[in-house]
Amino acid sequence: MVELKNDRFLRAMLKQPVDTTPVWIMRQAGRYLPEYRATRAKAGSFMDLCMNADLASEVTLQPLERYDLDAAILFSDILTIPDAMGLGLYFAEGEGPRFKKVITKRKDVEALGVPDPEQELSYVMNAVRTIRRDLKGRVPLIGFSGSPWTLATYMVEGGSSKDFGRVKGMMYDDPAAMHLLLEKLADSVTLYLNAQIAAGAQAVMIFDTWGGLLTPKTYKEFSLDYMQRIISGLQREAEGREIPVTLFTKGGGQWLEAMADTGCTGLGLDWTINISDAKKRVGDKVALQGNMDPCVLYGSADTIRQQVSDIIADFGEGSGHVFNLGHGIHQHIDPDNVKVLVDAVHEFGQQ
Ligand code: 1CP
Repeated sequence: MVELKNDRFLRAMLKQPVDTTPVWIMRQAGRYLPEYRATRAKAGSFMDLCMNADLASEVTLQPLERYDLDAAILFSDILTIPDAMGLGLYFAEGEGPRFKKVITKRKDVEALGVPDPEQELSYVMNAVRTIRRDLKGRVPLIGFSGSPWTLATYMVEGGSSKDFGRVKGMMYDDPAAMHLLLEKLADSVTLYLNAQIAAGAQAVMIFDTWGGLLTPKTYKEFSLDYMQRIISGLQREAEGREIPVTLFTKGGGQWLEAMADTGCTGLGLDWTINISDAKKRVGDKVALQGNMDPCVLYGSADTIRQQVSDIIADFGEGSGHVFNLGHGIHQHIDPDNVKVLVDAVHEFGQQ
């Protein structure tokens, strides 16, 4: 097994001392990069790209060629699990993800199985192994999954949604069916993340993109409790190192204490709270990842540098900060601005 040349990200996640603040960017491999668009065109469709381990590895490494990033993230999608459950994921041009089959009633939920990650999702594990080989120990590889609640929103809505009326409707109209769906998803996610860790993922992140639409009570019951169950079932060591787990609920700023109690290693923050406030509330328990508004990248180099400097100063002394955006990078961002961001983090982050 190759030594890690840059372990700043893993060290900061564990609140160990670092020479400077590590940085990676949600959706760092993606449509804002012309080289990504070229590889995607070569692959055919987005799913063809995910299913071809060499091309998935190529796009995972593309942002590392341009920028001094401290972590790579597996190129895949959270919707691989519902696809493996038989829902038939496809991407209509310019429309985002869609499913051929949609979950509308309890019978649909009962018919769902829990996918075996080394069977139905073996293409993801092959991608993890190939990326680890191609990274040659440059930086750690982050694996990921969607949260059960976030996956359920896509499965019940049939794709992206504006008001989430169907999935929240099912939650209130037939809570037992919703719990059965979330249980099957929690089991699937646990197996899936453990398989990614066994294949070589050195950290994992749970994306709860739509947990923030719930009420405090339903957030706990329908999202957080299932994420906690997943975290309790994860393999937390591999290759002699701890596997950090990051929990990210977009819009979850008011629930940080409960999130930090799940046993995760770090919390992802969106831009709606100050990182210093988050640190006061939970910083003795967990590392913090974030939290620049992705739209700052539409600003000038001076604006980007100022915002980076402000966030790093706001976090203040000590380790336990991984710089990131508060959500994924937009597709119309100028790639040169990402270099300004990454270099500014390393400059201002020096302890
Ligand atoms: O046309 C294309 O090329 C597809 C665009 C795209 C990309 C680049 C999609 C479709 N998924 C991805 C990759 C992806 N998705 C990664 C790769 C690693 C990285 O570089 O970060 C990751 C981590 C995801 C995770 C993901 N997919 C989330 C959770 C994170 C988040 O942004 O909130 C969600 C909600 C999805 C669903 C999804 N897949 C794709 C799109 C456009 C969407 C969002 C749809 C929506 O807004 O509802």
